[in-house]
Amino acid sequence: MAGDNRPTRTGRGRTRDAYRAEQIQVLEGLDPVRRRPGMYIGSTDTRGLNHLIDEIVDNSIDEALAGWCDQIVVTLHSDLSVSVLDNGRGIPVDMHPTEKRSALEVVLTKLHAGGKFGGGGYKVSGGLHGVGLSVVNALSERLEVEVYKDGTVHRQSYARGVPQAPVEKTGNTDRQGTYVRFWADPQVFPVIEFSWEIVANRLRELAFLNKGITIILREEAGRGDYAFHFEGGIRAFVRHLNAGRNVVNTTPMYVEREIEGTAIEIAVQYQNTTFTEHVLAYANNINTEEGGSHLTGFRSALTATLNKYARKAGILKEQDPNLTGDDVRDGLTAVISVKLQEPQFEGQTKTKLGNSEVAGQVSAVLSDALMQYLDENPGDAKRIVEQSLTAARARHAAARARELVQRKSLLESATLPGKLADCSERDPSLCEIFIVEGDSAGGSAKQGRERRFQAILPLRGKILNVEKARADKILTSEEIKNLITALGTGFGDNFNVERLRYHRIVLMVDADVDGSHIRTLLLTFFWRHLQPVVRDGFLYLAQPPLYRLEKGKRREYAYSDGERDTKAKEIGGKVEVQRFKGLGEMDAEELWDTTMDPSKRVLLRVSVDDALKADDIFDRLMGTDVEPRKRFIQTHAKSVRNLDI
Ligand code: 1YM
Repeated sequence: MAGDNRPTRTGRGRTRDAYRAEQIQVLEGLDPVRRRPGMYIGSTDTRGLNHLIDEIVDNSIDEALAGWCDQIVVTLHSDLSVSVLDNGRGIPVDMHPTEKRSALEVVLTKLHAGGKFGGGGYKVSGGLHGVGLSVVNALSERLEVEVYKDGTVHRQSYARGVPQAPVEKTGNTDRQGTYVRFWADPQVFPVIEFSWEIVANRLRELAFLNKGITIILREEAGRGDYAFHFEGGIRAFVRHLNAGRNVVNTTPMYVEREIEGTAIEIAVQYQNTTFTEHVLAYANNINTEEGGSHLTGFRSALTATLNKYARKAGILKEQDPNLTGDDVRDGLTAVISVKLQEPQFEGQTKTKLGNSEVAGQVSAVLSDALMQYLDENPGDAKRIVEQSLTAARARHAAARARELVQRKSLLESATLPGKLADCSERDPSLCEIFIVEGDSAGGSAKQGRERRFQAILPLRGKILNVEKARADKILTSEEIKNLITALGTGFGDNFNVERLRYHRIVLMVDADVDGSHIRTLLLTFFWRHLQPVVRDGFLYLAQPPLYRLEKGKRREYAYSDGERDTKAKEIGGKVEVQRFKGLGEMDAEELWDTTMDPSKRVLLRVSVDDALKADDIFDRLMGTDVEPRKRFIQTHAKSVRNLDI
C-alpha cells in the first residue's frame, strides 16, 4: 500500500476515483488474510471464530490498562453478529499524517497497524495473535465501527475489509468510546456459531486479570446479561478456582507490585480436597500454558520461602531434609500475572514467556510477600507446611515401596521363607496353603496336616495392625514378604496369578475379634494387591469349630451355638462343653479333624463381595486422621500404580 501509485488527490479531499482506487489497495492489503486466515487467527473452526471477538476485546483491554476505560460490553446478536463497546478514548478519527486518511480507517485496514501512535503502557494486543482489528475486518462480510469522541459520533462500514465510504459524522453524543460490530464471513468460516461458554470464560478471566474493569456479556436472545467485575482481581480468581474445595488458608496470600517496569500480581491458596496442583500463569493477560520465566521464579521462591519459614518456625527440624518443589505443590492453587512492556513469547504454541529477567523479579516479589504472609498468619502457615510435609512423607513412602518392588528377585526367586512348612506335591491345582494366625496354632497345624499337599504359613497377627497396614508398610512387612514369596505370584508389575503355587489358599484365624480383624486385613490385602487370586476363586476361609462336646469317649464339635445345643441334647446326659478361645487351644489331631481334613471340614470360598466388604471395613478402620494420607495415595495412584496398586 505504498503511496507512490496513488491517484492524485485534490486539495479538498479524495475524489470518487481516488476513493475507488484506495478500495482496491485496501483489498490487496488485506488479501493475504482472506487467503490464509489460519496464519492470522489460528484456524477457521469455532476456536478461530471466537478468536475474532478476543481480537477486538483486546483493544478495549489495552485501553483499560492505559487507564482510560473501565467498561466493556460484548453482545452476541441474534443475527449471529457480535459487537464490542468500550468507554475508552475512542480510536482517533483525525487524518493520519502520512496515510492521508482517517486514523480509524488505517487501524481497520492496515495489517499490523497494531503499533499505536503513542508509546507506553502494557499491551495485550501484539501478544499471542495480536493481529488486531484489520484482520477481523478482513474476515467479516460486514463490519461497522462507531467512535464517540469530543461530542460527535463517527461512523464507517466495511464489506470484507473494504470501506464503503469515508468516515462520516452521524450525530452528537455525550458518550465516549469505541463500538465495533462484525458479521463473520461465511466464505471463510464454515460454521458461524459463537460459543457463549468460550466467550464467557475468556471475559471472566480478563475481568479477574484486570481488576476493577466491568465486562458485560450480553446475549440478545437467550441468557441476557452477565457482568464480570472483580475488585479482588486474581485473589478472587484463586477463590473461584478453589470453589467447593476445602481450603487450607482461608485468605489467599496476595501481592501486587511493580518492579523494574514489570507489574507482578500473585495469589496463592492451598486446598486439600485433591492433591493436584493448579497454577495459572499469565503474561499480558495471555495464558502462558507452556510456562516460562515467571513460573520458574514463582516455583523457586515458593519452595525456598516455605523451607525457610518451616525451619524458622521449628516445624522442620535440623535433621529433616528440605521440602522439595513437588512437596510444596500438592494442593497448591495459584495465579501469577505479569505485565511487561515487551513480552517475548516462545515455545511450540508461543505461550512460553521468554523474558529471563522476569524470573528474578517474580521470585523477589513472592519471597518477600510470602514470608510476610506466613509470619502474619501463623495458623495458615502451619497448615500449609504440614500439608507439604504430609506430601513429603507419602512421597518417601512411595519411593521406598517402589524400591522394594523393583527388587523383585527378593519376592520371586528368593528361597522360600523359613516359616513356611511346604508340601511335597508340586502341582498347584492339588496344593493347599493354610495361612494361620499365631505361632502356636501354626505349630499344631504343621503337626496335624497332610504334608503331601498341605503347606502351613504361620503369620504373627500383631504385625498386621491397622497402623502398619498402609501401602508402604505393607510392603516392608516381613510377614507380607513371606506370604508373597510362598504364594509365588510376585507383586505389583511382576504379579502373575499363573505362578500361584497353591490353588487353595486358606485363611485360618481365631473365631474372636482379633481374628476377624486379621481376616479383614488379609482379605483387604488380597483384594487390593493380589486381586486375581480372589477373582479366580483361590481364596478360602477355614471354619474352625466354636465348641467341643465330650461325654466319655465320645467327642463332637459344634460350629455355632445352635449346633452346640442340638448336639448336647443328642448326646444326652452330662456333656462337657468347652468353648475354644483360639486355634492354639486345639491339639494337632483336633485341628486336622475339625478344620483341615478335606473329607470333614467346611471351607468358605471368598467371593468378590466378601472382599469388597472387607475393603470397606478396612477403610473405616483407617479412621479420619489418616484420611488425607490415604487420599494422597489414591490420587497418586497413577504414579504409584506400577508398584502397589
Ligand atoms: C471495541 C474496540 O478498539 N478501543 C480503542 C482503540 C484505540 C484507542 C482507544 C486509542 C488508543 C490510543 C489513543 C493510543 C486504538 N487506537 C489506535 C490507534 N475498541 C477499541 N480505544 N487513542 C485511542 O494507543 O495512543 C489503535 S487501537 F492506533 F489509532 F491509536
